[in-house]
Amino acid sequence: MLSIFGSTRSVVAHNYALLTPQGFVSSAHASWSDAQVVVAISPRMGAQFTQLLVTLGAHGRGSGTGAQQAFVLVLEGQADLIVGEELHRLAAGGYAYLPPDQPFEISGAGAQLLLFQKPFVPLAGQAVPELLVGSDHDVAGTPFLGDDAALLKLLLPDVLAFDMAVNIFTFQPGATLPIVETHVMEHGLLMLQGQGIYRLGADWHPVQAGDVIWMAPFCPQWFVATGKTAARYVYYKDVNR
Ligand code: UGY
Ligand code: MN
Repeated sequence: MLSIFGSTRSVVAHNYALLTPQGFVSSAHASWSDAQVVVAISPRMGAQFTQLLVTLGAHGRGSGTGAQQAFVLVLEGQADLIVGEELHRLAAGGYAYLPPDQPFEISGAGAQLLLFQKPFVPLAGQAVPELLVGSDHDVAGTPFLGDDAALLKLLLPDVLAFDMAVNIFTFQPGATLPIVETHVMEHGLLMLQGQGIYRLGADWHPVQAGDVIWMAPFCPQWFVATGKTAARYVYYKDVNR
């Protein structure tokens, strides 16, 4: 929708950013062809990772992200991921963890993808994680800190070898994060469904499906789901280093 008065919910602050789809601008990207690529979060903002939203055209494809490891989640449509000789067909909710230096190709007319990319930080005594393919639908949610109105799914194994986590949180209407979290890890987040209020730093923001949030390390954060349907978001977190 046209913004005739120049208003927006988007905010870019020193320790967080809220980015709303109305303000997304796609950019040309060397790794993607026939695709709309929105670099929603990047080191240029102060983050230590990159979050991309990609919509593939009829002949759209993307290829390996070089030395960075990547996590890709299919938001809509269907995508074909080729790694070596293997073809992995990912439906909506399907995801893959792509290790650093792992060449890959991904295609799928009309598919919408979310990617997190980050330089891998090795850890002595731990092997570099291998390719992992899964589906959100096969991961059980567990009550967050005992609250069964706030279910958390861990899409990647919770082991030291990984230096990133990607989780999906589902909040029933009225459910909240139990505390105002302030932690060393940073987050990149995409609202998948529903709506709520996100506290970021000292500010409270209405948020809804499609919004992207970056939370810098130590950014105070809290969420309450509002409205009559559950709110769901997927988020990245640096861990274990
Ligand atoms: O994993 C987390 O830090 C999560 N509880 N944070 C968040 O949802 N903002
Ligand atoms: Mn957090």
